[in-house]
Amino acid sequence: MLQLYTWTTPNGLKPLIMLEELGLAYETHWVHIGQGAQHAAAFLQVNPNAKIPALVDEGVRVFESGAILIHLAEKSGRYLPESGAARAEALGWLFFQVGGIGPMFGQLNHFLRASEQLPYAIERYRNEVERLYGVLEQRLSEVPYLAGEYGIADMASVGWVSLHQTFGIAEATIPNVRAWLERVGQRPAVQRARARRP
Ligand SMILES: N[C@@H](CCC(=O)N[C@@H](CS)C(=O)NCC(=O)O)C(=O)O
Repeated sequence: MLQLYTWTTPNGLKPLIMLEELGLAYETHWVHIGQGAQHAAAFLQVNPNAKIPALVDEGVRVFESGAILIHLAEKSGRYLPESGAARAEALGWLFFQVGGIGPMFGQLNHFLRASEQLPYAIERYRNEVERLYGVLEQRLSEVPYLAGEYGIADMASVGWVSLHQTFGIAEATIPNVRAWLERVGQRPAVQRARARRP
């Protein structure tokens, strides 16, 4: 059976959504990152970078959320076009999430919560987060889902993007992002994934 190592964070949500969408049997190992469980020797065998999520599929380890989503998409033949322009677009939006949204939103979240307030850092990451919301808003004014059809880029993005209030993004500036959040959030698999708890 698939072994998923995850936690209740936006990155941890991604493979939970995909596994629930696919209806695959999987066992969940909750890695309590607040208590440092990601540094345990056994977990480092699964992800040498000491971060969740990670997956083991019949002895094959897969770490990094984007790699996990691609692995499961290729295994199932679902949620990622097989070739051509549609696949290129889907991978573009997936990597936009893992290389852009994830790190930048994560940094803003960190500096907003830090005990020492660093205005320069907050301004730098807030500007970038606002810019990224602008890119999403433009894209989602053209298509219902990031890659056109619902797929792994949406699953990767919904966790962080739903935190727009935390980041102080004015709601009126992102009507299409909000409509997309509503569309994705209504999916039963997304609701099941969000309800998963240790
Ligand atoms: N690029 C990684 C990022 C994973 C990541 O940042 N995971 C966080 C939780 S959301 C984590 O494990 N943090 C624990 C730590 O940094 O010690 C991915 O997409 O899988």
